Amino acid sequence: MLLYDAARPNPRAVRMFLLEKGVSLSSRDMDVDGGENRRANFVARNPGGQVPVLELDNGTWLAESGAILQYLEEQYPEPVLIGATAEERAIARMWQRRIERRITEPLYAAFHYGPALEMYRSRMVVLPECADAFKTLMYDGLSWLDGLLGDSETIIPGRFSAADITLFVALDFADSIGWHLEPEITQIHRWFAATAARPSAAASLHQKSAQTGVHY
Ligand SMILES: N[C@@H](CCC(=O)N[C@@H](CS)C(=O)NCC(=O)O)C(=O)O
Repeated sequence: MLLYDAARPNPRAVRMFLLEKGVSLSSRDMDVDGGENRRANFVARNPGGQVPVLELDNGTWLAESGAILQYLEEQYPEPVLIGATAEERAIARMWQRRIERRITEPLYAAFHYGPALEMYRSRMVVLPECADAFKTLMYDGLSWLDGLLGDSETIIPGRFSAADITLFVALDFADSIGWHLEPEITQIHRWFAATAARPSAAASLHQKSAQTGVHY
């Protein structure tokens, strides 16, 4: 297998997941700033034109980090990060989808239409007039989750999962570009500190982070 990686948060989710599994894969670093992932040869195999991509040994390309994590979970079942039973897997996917829909997708849209607008305007339809609205949605999603977390250190009570990784890499990235967690969402702050303390959090940072200060 070969991971098409980059200094970006979604690829970091795959790196953090692999570190939690104790698995090391070959990887190829993509020049996303230079648009390597938008060239015809890449888009022909991944029509989304984005990273991460996992190339399987039979040549199949898998995109979408949620799908990549599910595939890796089945290849490397231990430790469980999605689920060992149908019910556990369904619960993990439910939370994964909630986190994406309410928090991380609005966050990335706000980033693409806001601070990263100049890079993205030649790559996708951009809606700069909606950047603030997506940021508002992200903060609303965080308040909603804060009210549900209780004193749990994991999104699914009692077990660390892919949903924690998906949320953590997005919020760590956001914080590093100045989009800080609001002080009143104290449960999220506690959850964030617990997740940041896992060895996989620091170990999954791309080497470029040291130069740029951006956490991806
Ligand atoms: N839904 C995709 C999103 C992937 C994504 O947003 N990738 C970003 C980096 S985090 C990217 O490739 N950006 C560069 C581009 O779109 O050209 C996933 O979950 O993997």
